[in-house]
Amino acid sequence: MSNRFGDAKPIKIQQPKDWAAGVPAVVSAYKTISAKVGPIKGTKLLSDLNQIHGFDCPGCAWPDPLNKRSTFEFCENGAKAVADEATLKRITPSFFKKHSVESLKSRSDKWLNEQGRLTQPMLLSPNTKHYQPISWEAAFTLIAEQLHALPNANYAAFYTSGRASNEAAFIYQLFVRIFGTNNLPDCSNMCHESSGVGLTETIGIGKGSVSLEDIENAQALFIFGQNPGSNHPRMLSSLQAAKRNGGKIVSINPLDETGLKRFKNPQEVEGVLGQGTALRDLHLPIKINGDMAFLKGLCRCLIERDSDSNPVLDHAFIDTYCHGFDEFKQDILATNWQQIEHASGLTQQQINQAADIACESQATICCWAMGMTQHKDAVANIQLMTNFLMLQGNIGKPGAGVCPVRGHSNVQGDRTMGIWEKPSDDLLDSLEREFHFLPPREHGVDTIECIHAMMESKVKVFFALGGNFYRATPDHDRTALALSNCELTVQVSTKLNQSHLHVGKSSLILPTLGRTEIDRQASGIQTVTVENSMGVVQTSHGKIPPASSHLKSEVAIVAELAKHMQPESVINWLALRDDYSRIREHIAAVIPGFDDFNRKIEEYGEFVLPNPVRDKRVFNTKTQKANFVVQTNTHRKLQDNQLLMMTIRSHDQFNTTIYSDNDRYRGIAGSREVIFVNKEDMTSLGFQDGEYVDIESHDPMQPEQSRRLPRFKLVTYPIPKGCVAGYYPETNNLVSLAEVADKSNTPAYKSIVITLCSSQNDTQ
Ligand SMILES: Nc1nc2c(c(=O)[nH]1)N[C@H]1C(S)=C(S)[C@@H](COP(=O)(O)OP(=O)(O)OC[C@H]3O[C@@H](n4cnc5c(=O)[nH]c(N)nc54)[C@H](O)[C@@H]3O)O[C@H]1N2
Ligand SMILES: Nc1nc2c(c(=O)[nH]1)N[C@H]1C(S)=C(S)[C@@H](COP(=O)(O)OP(=O)(O)OC[C@H]3O[C@@H](n4cnc5c(=O)[nH]c(N)nc54)[C@H](O)[C@@H]3O)O[C@H]1N2
Ligand code: SF4
Ligand SMILES: [Mo]
Repeated sequence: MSNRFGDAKPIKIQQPKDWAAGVPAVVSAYKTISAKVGPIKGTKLLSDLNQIHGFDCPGCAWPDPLNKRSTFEFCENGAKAVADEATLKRITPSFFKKHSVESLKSRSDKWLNEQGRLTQPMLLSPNTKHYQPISWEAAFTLIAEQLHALPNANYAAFYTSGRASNEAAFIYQLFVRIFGTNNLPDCSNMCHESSGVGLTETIGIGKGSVSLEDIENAQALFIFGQNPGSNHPRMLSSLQAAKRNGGKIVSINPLDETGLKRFKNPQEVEGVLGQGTALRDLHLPIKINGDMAFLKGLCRCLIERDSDSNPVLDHAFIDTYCHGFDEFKQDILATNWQQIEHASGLTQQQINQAADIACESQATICCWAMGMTQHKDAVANIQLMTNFLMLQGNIGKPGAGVCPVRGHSNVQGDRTMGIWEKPSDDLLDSLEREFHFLPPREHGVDTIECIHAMMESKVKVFFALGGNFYRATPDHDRTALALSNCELTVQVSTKLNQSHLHVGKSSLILPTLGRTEIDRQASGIQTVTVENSMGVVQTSHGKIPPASSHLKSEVAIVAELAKHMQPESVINWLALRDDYSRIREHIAAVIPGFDDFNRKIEEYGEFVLPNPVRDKRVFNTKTQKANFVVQTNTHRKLQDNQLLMMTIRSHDQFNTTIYSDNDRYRGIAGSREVIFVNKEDMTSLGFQDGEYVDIESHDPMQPEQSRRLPRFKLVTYPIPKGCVAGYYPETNNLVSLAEVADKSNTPAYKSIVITLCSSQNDTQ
């Protein structure tokens, strides 16, 4: 067996694929949904996916076409996310009677998820081995007692994962702030926090500035550190449209990801029978964390090529809208090509090729995801990318702008609703006005600070609205210790995961409705809303009966807990639960851009939020201009035998939820415990393809913290020298809690210094 849990098949390794989607994607989608949900119910569900009167895909945050939908508005991985939630399998109390928490710890993420939907509230009491059923009433009473017993509200933390609807997120943050804390860490802290921080400083808004139409009309698209073929598959259709409109695509990525090579659109005859569409015009195999150097080189090319006879820069834009250009220019011209080539792993010629594409384009977009945001200098990455666009005036005009491609389906909306440990004064003032209470002003803990606070006994109750905190965070060993230090941990979840096993002295599992399910409350069937990656708010209507009659919606769970906590509150929590349109009325009064919220969604089903950067070239920064920022390069020196590791997603997972052990596009089947290594590195380090190795990580700030993951299989792969890749979350224990991005505190999941050692347990 090829993994440590003994539940994987023998490993098969083939060449990476040359094209994505096509017939195999359709077959895989229908096979998965038929197996998990049944062919008839499954096909019906898919026909409602991403439709105006259907439900929003729980998969990712890629947008749907505005005001128009085709019959098939989903991809293979959307279908898998739906199948995973709508599965017919159930976990009942007898499951927990049979399996102790300790025995479940020896199961893989895949096995835990395969057991099906959680159906009843369960309690793990102190010093017991098994979860036991508990009534909702008793569960709320227990949480309320524990929260009331804390010395103050900052001893509790309230995590959110990005699937919570706007309505759930809004009343959750309201409840937490009335309770008295801003301790609202979220998955965004581990995801696009660096984008939010970087963009806010440069252009005055923490979100992107483009629409789907812009992507299709861009003349050049620079795609940094993103694997859309697996993680945002419908982006490939938009890239195809851009190509057909004459746009050029540059992929900046240590890996030549299959999805960016060639796309066979399964909705076209050409995509089924033909060659498909070639996507990227240029692939730059950058070294891990080499983007700052590359961007400096790229900016240098543009600045040097600019002259009166050959204008490359948009001086009118720079003069009117920007601040700090002269210092920026000076810094860029002072960079030296040797350093740039060394740090990026790219040649001056390759960077000039990218500059050619930028110079030919009148409308350029930068898209990016986790390859840019999960490094020590991630915020600098984002700012340099934005500054590169500003040089040519590519912000706030059609077909141009910044496009951070979000992960979870409503992670952007949750932030808009106020899920943030560092709320703005404007938000708190509005809450105070609308709800007549004094919101806490002191900033709360983010995800990493929350783990430290738990370790220091400064957070004693941990409540999670979704997600898999234990497994998604760095350093599993320490995170488990931190969680075990809590008096109570509570998980509001749809599926079983390891965060139900690595818990506090008492632990509650509160099962909840997913996006696919009908949400019926006193006033009738409820609608919820979400915001996609491009600032479009849309409705979602669950379609199938709940997995169990015991499930409560996230809104109901928060409202009923709030009622238990704050029985005298002036807020009628239960009225909000009974009719979500009342929550939307409050959102309209508190959150900018949501005026007339209920009417807009009733009339149109969706609407676009205002975006001052895109709409009016208004930059709400400290200087009231778009800022150029000088970045100091902090390129890290590795010792001879050390390598830099990035942790990546496979094609068959959604974050910590593992659907299978296969990664079709990269040619891996049967195991996730593999490590991708450059052929020359393999030879020079004295290893052979297929050999098993242990991976040891080194934290330069805390050398005594080195740790080892045993028995990963070496796979020779086209990856730049000095770089290796492994899968998330299997490799998370190698990530140090101390290695985080400057300013955003995002874990450096893609810059882990490691060494490979012969496996002490080398069996085939
Ligand atoms: N099916 C599916 N869809 C998903 C998810 C999922 O797990 N499964 N997760 C969702 C979530 S929450 C998110 S945040 C997104 C994540 O979407 P992605 O960011 O596409 O996911 P990752 O696998 O983390 O891929 C990061 C990419 O960055 C590259 N990379 C790594 N380091 C560097 C670097 O230093 N520089 C550059 N230029 N590139 C680098 C890697 O080779 C890889 O191609 O996807 C969302 N959608
Ligand atoms: N090494 C490494 N670590 C990473 C990353 C990486 O690239 N590398 N990426 C980071 C990123 S970008 C992110 S976003 C985080 C993700 O961190 P999280 O968001 O915490 O993790 P997920 O795996 O998305 O959470 C899955 C669980 O959410 C629950 N769930 C699913 N749907 C619902 C729902 O509708 N409601 C509720 N209440 N629960 C639901 C299910 O129980 C499921 O087991 O991980 C981060 N960790
Ligand atoms: S691209 Fe993302 S949101 Fe769209 S169907 Fe696929 S997984 Fe769902
Ligand atoms: Mo994410």
